[in-house]
Formats: sequence, structure tokens, C-alpha cells
Amino acid sequence: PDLFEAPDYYNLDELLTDEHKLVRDAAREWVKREVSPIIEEYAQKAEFPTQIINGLAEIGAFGPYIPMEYGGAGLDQISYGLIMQEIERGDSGIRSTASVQSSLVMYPIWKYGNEAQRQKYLPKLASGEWIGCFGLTEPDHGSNPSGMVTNFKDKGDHYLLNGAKMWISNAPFAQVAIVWAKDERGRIHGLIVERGMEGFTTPETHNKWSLRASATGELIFDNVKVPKENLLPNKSGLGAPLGCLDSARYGIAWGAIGAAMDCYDTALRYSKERIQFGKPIGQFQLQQKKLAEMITEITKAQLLTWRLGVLRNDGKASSAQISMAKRNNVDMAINIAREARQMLGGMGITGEYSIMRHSMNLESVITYEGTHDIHLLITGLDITGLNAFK
Ligand code: TGC
Ligand code: FAD
Repeated sequence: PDLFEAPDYYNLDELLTDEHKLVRDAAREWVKREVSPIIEEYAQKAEFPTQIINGLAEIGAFGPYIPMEYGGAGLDQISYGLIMQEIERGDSGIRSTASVQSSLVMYPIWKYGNEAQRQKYLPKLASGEWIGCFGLTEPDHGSNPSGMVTNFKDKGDHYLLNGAKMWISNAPFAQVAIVWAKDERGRIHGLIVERGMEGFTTPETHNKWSLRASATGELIFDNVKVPKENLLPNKSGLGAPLGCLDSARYGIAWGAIGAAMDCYDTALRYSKERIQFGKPIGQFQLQQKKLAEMITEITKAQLLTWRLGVLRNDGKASSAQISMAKRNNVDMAINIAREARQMLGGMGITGEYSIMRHSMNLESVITYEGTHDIHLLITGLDITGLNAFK
């Protein structure tokens, strides 16, 4: 079947430039060719398909908006969003790898690092020669990262890092980790930790039912000597990691639309082919209601993200606006995945179709980068001025 029909109910393509469409179509074509045919098998065996790393780099998925002088693709925020959308049509776990590399590893080095750090790391990360990970969450501090206990002490010619991070995407094979840790005064800083530093280990987290094609692990620091030049000098405090999350959450808002589109396309096609009671199931009103509501929600999400992209291009999108889009769009996608799965009946639970995999993946997406409830409270704080976290 011709995968990836692109629902565009409100002719949003008219709002895109030729460059946006070129970038999107290249990503779409690559996902269709290189990801969709293999992803189910990798998800079933709970393995990240490392062979796609070069392709991700080629479509500009590693640092889409990082300037070309550092190896990035030098694109705008809407192109970045469209790339994430297309990758997540394939699989949320593959989009996770691209999100982490771009917004959680390259972004902090670009924004908070010095020139030597940018030159050393960004080109290798953009080309996929190195894969990075981002360690903020700890076993006892997930939604509340400011309580983190991972810490470093100044030992004169180096820092001594101790602590542990949990639920870290790409950890098991990453060469580079951006680690958020407190100094002796309790101030949060970002450190670049490299695989091979003594006392640094990355055990893999097994038995996930969600995001199975993405490798997740812990980061354990047992008296790790980190060279002083590996501290990101240009921003500290919780606002530093939260600034990275703004960029990643924005990409996820677009990505979730891709997962929803794939579920909708699949259910729509199936509804025209599957005959029960002598008719295609798509002729029954109850099935039409599901499909009509899906395309309505996808269209609303597309408009939300497009406008957010315009605001981000102008540097005017607030963190609370990003939270609203991440929360709305992931919720939209997980609901569509559930409805679409029901439309496929028993076939919907198998790996013959992508829907169940999307549905399970989205359970992680609705949890990471700030849970559904945390984003609601960010909106609540923004509109009332009253802080539910304090
Ligand atoms: P709070 O007191 O509100 O803020 C502390 C400082 O940060 C500033 N700030 C921000 N700065 C930039 N961007 C943002 N979005 C910001 N939000 C807040 C704030 O102005 C303040 O600055 P200053 O100078 O006054 O110190 O902090 P809080 O402790 O009350 O926490 C607020 C809360 C709960 C919203 C925040 O901690 C939060 O977002 N929690 C959720 C944690 C989270 O999202 N973790 C994600 C981990 S990474 C991940 O999941 C990767 S998944 C892999 C993939 O992407 O695929
Ligand atoms: P908790 O914070 O313990 O929350 C449990 C429940 O309590 C949630 O429903 C939450 O909404 C609710 N809750 C918490 N506080 C409040 C409150 N104030 N009011 C109301 N309800 C509240 N982290 C990284 O740093 N890097 C990564 O690469 C990364 N990758 C991930 C990959 C996967 C597959 C997963 C599942 C997670 C990943 N995470 C990563 C961690 C992720 O960001 C956290 O799981 C998430 O922030 C939630 O933290 P927690 O799991 O500790 O849940």
C-alpha cells in the first residue's frame, strides 16, 4: 500500500515555503524507505536500529536549526517541526533519538557552551559520528528536577562527579552525555561527560512496553573525574535545562501529529477495505464519527503548531505556549491511536499495522519532557499567576 497519505484538510501546505516542503518531503520519503519497513521488527526485539543513524543525519534531523558552520542544517523552526513530524510517522522512539541529539545535546552545547566546545562536539553530533544523551531525571526527582542530588566538587584541576540519572534516552550507546548536576553551593550546571571516563557507566533499562525501538538507560557517576573545560560556562540554574526542554517539547508537539496522521491514514484505508454486514465498515456512522473527529483534531493540532513555529521563528513563543502545544498534541495523538486501533478490530493489536506500536509509544511521549499533568499546571500558573508547584 501507498504509505503516508498526508492529511492536509485546511490546505496548510499553502502556508509553507518551498524549502519547508522540500525538507519535509525528503524526510517523509526517507522514513517510508528506511524506517517503516524495519521498525516493527526492531520494536518487537526491543532494539534501536543503529543503521539508520547516517540517514537521520542526511535528512538534517541532527541539529536542523543549528547553524551550518557547526555542521547543522541551518533551517528554521517550521522545517525542524516538519522533520520531527515525518520521523514520528515512522516511530516515536526514532524521533526521540533525533530530539535528544538536536535539542537536548546540540542545543545546550551551542547555546551554553564556549567556542572550543562547539567546535569539538557539534560537527560530530550533526553527522551522527557521535550520539549524545541528556541526563536530567533522577530516580527520586522526575517532575521536580530542582531537587536533584547528582553533584560535583571542585578538585582544583578537575571536577569530581557523583550521582545517578534514570530513564535516559540513548544512554546505553551514547558517546557524550549532557549531565545536569549541582555544584557545592547547590547551583545546577551542565557538564559534558564522555564514555570512557573512569567511574561512568550506562546500564540499559529493560522490559519496556513502550518506546521499544529506543534504547533507555541509567547514567551512573561514581567519582568521575570531569575535566574543567567540560563545564558549559554560559548558563546555569534550572532555567538552563528547561531552555533545552522548550526546544525539545516544541519538536514533540509536531512529532505527535506525525504519529496521529499515521494512525488516521491506516484506519481510513482499513475502513474502506474491511467489509462487515455487506458494507465497508467506513460506511457505518459510528466509524465515520471516529474518522471525522480524528481529522478535526489533527487539523486543530496542525494549526496550533504552525502558529507556534511562526512565533518561535520570531523568538516570541513562551514556554507556557510550548507546554500547551506539547500537552494538547500528544493527548490528541494518544486518543487517535486508541480509536484507530479499535477500528482495526483484532488486526489492530498485531504488528501487521503500526497503530498499536504508536499507541504504546505515546504512553512514553505523554510522560517524558514533562507529564500531561505538569504541562496543565504550567498553563494554570501562566493564566492565574498562582503556582501549584510551590
Ligand atoms: P521554577 O522555579 O518554575 O523555574 C526555575 C528557573 O527556571 C526558569 N524557567 C525556565 N527557563 C527556561 N525555559 C523554561 N521552560 C522555564 N521554566 C522555568 C524560571 O524562570 C526559573 O529561573 P530563575 O532564574 O528564577 O531561577 O522551577 P520549579 O522547580 O518550580 O519547576 C517547574 C516545573 C515543574 C515546570 C519544571 O521543573 C518542569 O518542567 N518539570 C518537568 C520535568 C521535565 O520535563 N523533565 C524532562 C526530562 S528530559 C526528557 O524527558 C527527555 S525525553 C527524550 C525525548 O525528548 O525524546
Ligand atoms: P513523577 O514525577 O514521579 O510523577 C508521577 C505522577 O505524579 C505523574 O502522573 C505526574 O504528572 C504526577 N505529579 C508529579 N508532580 C505533580 C504535581 N506537582 N501535581 C500534580 N501531579 C504531579 N529524562 C531525562 O532526563 N532524559 C531522557 O532522555 C529521558 N528519556 C525518557 C525516556 C522514556 C522512555 C521515559 C519513560 C522517560 C524519560 N525521561 C528522560 C524521564 C521523564 O522526563 C520522566 O519520566 C518524567 O519527567 C516524569 O518523571 P517521573 O517518571 O519521575 O514521574
